[in-house]
Amino acid sequence: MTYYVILLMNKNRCIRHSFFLLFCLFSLSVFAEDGRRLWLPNPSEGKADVSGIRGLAMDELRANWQGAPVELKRQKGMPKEGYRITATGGRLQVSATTDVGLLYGAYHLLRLQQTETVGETMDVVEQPAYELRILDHWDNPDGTIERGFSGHSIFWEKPNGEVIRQYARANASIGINGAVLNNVNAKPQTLSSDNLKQVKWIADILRPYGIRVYLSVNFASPIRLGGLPTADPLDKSVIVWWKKKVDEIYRLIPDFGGFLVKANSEGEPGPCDYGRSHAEGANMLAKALKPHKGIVMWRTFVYAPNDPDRAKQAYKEFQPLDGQFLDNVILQVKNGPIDFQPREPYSPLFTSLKSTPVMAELQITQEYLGAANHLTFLAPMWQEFFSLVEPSTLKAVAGVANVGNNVNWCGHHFAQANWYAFGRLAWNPKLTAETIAREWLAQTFTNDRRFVDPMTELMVQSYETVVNYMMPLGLHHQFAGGHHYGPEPWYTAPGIRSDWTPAYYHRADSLGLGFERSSRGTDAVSQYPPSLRDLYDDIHTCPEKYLVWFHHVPWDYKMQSGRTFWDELCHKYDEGVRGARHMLAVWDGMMPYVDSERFSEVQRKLRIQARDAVWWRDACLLYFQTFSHRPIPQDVEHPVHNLDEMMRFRINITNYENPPFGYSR
Ligand code: GCV
Repeated sequence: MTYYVILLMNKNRCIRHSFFLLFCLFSLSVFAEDGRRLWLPNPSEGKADVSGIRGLAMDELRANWQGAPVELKRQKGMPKEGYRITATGGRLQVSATTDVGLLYGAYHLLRLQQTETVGETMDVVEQPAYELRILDHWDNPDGTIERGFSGHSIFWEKPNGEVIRQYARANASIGINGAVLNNVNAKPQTLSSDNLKQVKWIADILRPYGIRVYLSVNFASPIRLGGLPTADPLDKSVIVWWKKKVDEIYRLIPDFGGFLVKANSEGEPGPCDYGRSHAEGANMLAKALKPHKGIVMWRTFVYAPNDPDRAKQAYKEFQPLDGQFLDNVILQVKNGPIDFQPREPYSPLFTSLKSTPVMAELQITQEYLGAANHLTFLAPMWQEFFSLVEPSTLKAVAGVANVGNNVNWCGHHFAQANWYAFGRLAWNPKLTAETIAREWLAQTFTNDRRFVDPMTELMVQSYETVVNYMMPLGLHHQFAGGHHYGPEPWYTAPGIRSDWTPAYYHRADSLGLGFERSSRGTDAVSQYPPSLRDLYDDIHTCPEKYLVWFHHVPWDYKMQSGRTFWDELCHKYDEGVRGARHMLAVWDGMMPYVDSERFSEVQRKLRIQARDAVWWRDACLLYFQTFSHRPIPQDVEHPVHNLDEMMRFRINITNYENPPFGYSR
């Protein structure tokens, strides 16, 4: 349209206007920062399909490396996917045994450049801690994403090959080498021949970046897709159906990774429907995949009522099966025993499955940590997990992705940091949250220390701040009925299972607060190794961050600070609110260092976060006060709402965007 207008103008004006237009386009392309770029340097041309992985590494360096020429060298005997970067006497070399190692080395070199840490002499040797570093996408065939807060799926509905390529590039830059393309609540149509063609198309785009595809499968597929009368894993026709299906997949995708399975959990079908064990179900699939070197990732996220305490149920179902799984089955265990709560102790399955490969499932998407509205940097939480679960006991790591088709991929500019952190920790679980935050900030925004220093501190503290204003001291599952975003510790509904209500978890009464899981209660502590069991069992030695997870704590119990438990609870909530406000204040001071687009988008979200923190504090304290009958301490900011106001409030859960108070009801 613009061009027609210009052509109708006289020649001089036309030239002037053309220059102006070009200038605008140039400025837009140079200065526009909408978050699309992620932490990466400018995109290469992406000729991966023609030039192979090694060619891709060369393309990336050609397009983005600004130093002396780099030699990419194949070197025998290095760990698969590992690489070495050396710089001596002006000679720079990236060596690796595999092409993908060279690609990872090239990205690492670019990371050093972006973070201004390239040395004149260097000898950097890297290899991943885990062979499998996987993103689990909870994407549905209609393009929606379960617990996704950043738009629709990039794989389903209306996929765009270039977007998928950019996604692959981002993953390769942090070492992620697998993607489960669909929701664990899997539709049987996932395995239809038509759908498999689309999976092949995606696999072809991801392959040059060293990424294999996996699929979540519905255990009842032989019935619902194949028309068989049963999905019993010991039935011959079922075994043959799966074998044929697996063979069909491998004809299309020779490097297909395998299946992820959610079975007999939250209404999904599974082997127990036929009186078979999880091991029998998993092994049947594993046998079909074995000839192709495929694997089964079998989830332990089950909570059948085999015990009155939900925290004990998965252990009770899976621990007795230890040693019964074939060697291409990996049990995929969520980091905590319940369900991705803001803070959980680790799942005791990690330390009790001695003869079965186990992988950790972490959640990158912020289902329980403020969706795409709250800045919550998750690396400190994952570090806490790795500090208790020895990384070498794990076979692999998976993260539930937060990627969608939003312009900035993750809904919140800082949510990108969690995708980044997951990849970096899956590569090296010993990296500190601070290192990762620094790296990410420098690559995504600027190297200016006036920005990186305060923002690193802000990011690292953000997790504790969020825990404080949501569920401090071991509280868990205090979420609203219809969503996992805001507080409703009072929530219940007619006929609802009790373990879907907050009261099941907080157990507030006139004596105190918390779930007695010590030996005097449900004895969940006995699922941990003796040293931790004893630590958690005694209220006086139990870390305070897990206090009400393991104990029903008297309101007047004396805390380490010298305060009563009630006063401490009030202080923690208030600390959370102050922390959220502090984040906003720090960010406001960052205006000179950030482009205006991202500055105002993040500011808007931090304001929502600070308001939500008040919502959490007021709702929880006012509600628990009806049990404690104690005053809120003088030195804590007092609730600015009434409990009945909190109880009437409803948020619009289609986008969680409604400012909580005084705006809409
Ligand atoms: C994919 C929780 C979530 C569900 C999720 C489930 C799971 O219950 O709320 O959305 O389902 O975990 O991990 O299977």
